[in-house]
Amino acid sequence: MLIVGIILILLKHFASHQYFGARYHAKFASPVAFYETAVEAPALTAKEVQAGEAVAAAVVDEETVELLVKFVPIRGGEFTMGSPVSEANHQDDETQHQVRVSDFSMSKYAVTVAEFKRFVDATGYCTDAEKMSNTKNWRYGVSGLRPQSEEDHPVVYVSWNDAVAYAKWLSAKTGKHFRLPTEAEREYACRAGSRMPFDTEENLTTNQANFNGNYFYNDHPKGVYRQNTVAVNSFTPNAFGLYNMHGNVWEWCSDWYGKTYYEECKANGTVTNPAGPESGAYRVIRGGGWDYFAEYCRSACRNSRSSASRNSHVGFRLIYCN
Ligand SMILES: [Ca+2]
Repeated sequence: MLIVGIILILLKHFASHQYFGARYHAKFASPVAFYETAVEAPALTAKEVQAGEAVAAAVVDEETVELLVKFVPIRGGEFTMGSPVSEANHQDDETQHQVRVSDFSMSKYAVTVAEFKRFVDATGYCTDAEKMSNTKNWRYGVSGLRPQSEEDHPVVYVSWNDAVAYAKWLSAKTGKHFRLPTEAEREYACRAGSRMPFDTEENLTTNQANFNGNYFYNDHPKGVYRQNTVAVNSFTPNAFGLYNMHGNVWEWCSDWYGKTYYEECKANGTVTNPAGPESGAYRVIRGGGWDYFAEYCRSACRNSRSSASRNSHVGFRLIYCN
């Protein structure tokens, strides 16, 4: 009975889905009605059981499909990385230089609490914070243990090591090579064609991103300070369809941080797929966070943390290459 029940639930869940054959779909055009009547119906025929088993086998693929639709393909190209000295809050590690990046697909969203939970539930993975018996770990948000309502917020208190472990698990599970973006891929995706400080051009408002609005950009008006993360699909996405590339949480990149790395790249002319210095002390984080000033959300702004560090304003998003 248990098996039949599981099959019924699966049938109910997927009966209207495109993965079903047309014949099957026609038979159970109303999944809810089917479910209600089937509860009292006699045992399923062998054919129906077989169909249910096919659905059960397809669930892994279904999860993969649901995951992959969150990624947008981005056509590579050449761009000017860094910021001009004339840009307000320009820093001396932002030397402009020419970079070429290959095609890649990037997640529209930062990895959520719910997604990270799936990883931990499946693997029993212990994050760096938990290894150190830190009282705050990925189950926590800005103001304590995450309530159910924050499951679609970006996961925080995850280290670079934790982010890489998640990417490896997802790759093994799906057969695709998921990884953190390089700093160059991250800036290319964040700019989405813009050469201005933000993908929103010369200013970023708190109607466009989640940051500490008390510290507005340049001489623009003050905004709000939400003092928390927001759902990963908040605000309008950039021209590439990516959400919260500015603000909400800083996002880990794969590179070691190199303060003079851009100068070295510039000396080599146009560089292709730069991946950062070969070694370092800190990993790059990009994009600014909910408790940071607008200037830190700039497309060119660089920041870094050690590979094991974690806190309430750093999360991550993944890319994959075909
Ligand atoms: Ca972000």
